[in-house]
Amino acid sequence: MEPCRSVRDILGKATRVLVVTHVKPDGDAIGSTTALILGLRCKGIGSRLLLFDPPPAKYAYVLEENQIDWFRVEKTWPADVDLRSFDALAVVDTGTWSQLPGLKEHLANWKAPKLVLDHHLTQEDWADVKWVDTGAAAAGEIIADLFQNWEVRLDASIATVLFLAISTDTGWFQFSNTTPKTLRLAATLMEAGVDVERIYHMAFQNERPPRLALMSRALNSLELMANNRLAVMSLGKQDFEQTGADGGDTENLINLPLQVASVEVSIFLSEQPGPGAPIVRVSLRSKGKLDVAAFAQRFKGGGHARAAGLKMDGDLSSARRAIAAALAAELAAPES
Ligand SMILES: [Mn+2]
Repeated sequence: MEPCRSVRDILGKATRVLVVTHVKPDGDAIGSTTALILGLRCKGIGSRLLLFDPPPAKYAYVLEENQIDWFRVEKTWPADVDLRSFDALAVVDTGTWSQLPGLKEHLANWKAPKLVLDHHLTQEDWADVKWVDTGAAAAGEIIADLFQNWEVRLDASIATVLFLAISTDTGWFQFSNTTPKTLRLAATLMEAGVDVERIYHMAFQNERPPRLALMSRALNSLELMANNRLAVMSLGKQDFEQTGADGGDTENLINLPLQVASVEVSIFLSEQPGPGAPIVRVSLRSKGKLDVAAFAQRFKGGGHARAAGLKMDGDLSSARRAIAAALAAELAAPES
């Protein structure tokens, strides 16, 4: 059966759905899960959102405005998550366990159907139904397809959160994942009453001063390698501590070097603030031919051909050296 129908059938029979999205939720994660929850509400189906990190303020307002309560899972699984009260799981905007820490263990003996609605290339085979459309610009586009096939009316609230999802995942319709379908959907959503200027303001003109301080430090760390084809930036724990910035303030910094004509790949490393053994998060962006998802997979990461990520143990400078050298070698390799 086609995945859309299977998803519709399973959700239609459910009474309470657990809705989950990836760590460090972005605009698509918040927008598409909120849209799904509102759509389920229209159908008289209950749900609860579960997040692994608090949503950034620039997106969290849609949760408040739509009275969406969420379970917070960080170091420990909250005691009030009783899986028996749910009869379906909907994972949105990811299909990999590494993006859903602890969930696999908690679902070990859970019999209810598990759905994945996602647009990422990297997938694992654990869901009962996978609706993966790598041609979709955002998970929000898949939710919009679901609603069209399920006769869920796009009211202004649903349209707003779907617009948040597709506009942020396309870098305000600039990235290569933007398709005619994306723009047609955006037009439909505008007609349904989206306040576009407000979403732009909340997402892009609403930062705190530490964001600029962090940006300045990131640019200070910039190094161009491989005949200026590769850009590398990194931020250490002290950069976060001294500027008062947090992990969310790094968003999109990785795209800054891509404005240089010769730069094909941008690498951004950040040492995660907080206690515990050091973990370095590595983000990769490509505007050339290099498939960064394939590269990330060699380090147990994943993503899209043009945007991927991975994690490394150990200290920042050795992680930076290792990843930059491996990518420079990849760029130097003759094209196959
Ligand atoms: Mn997405």
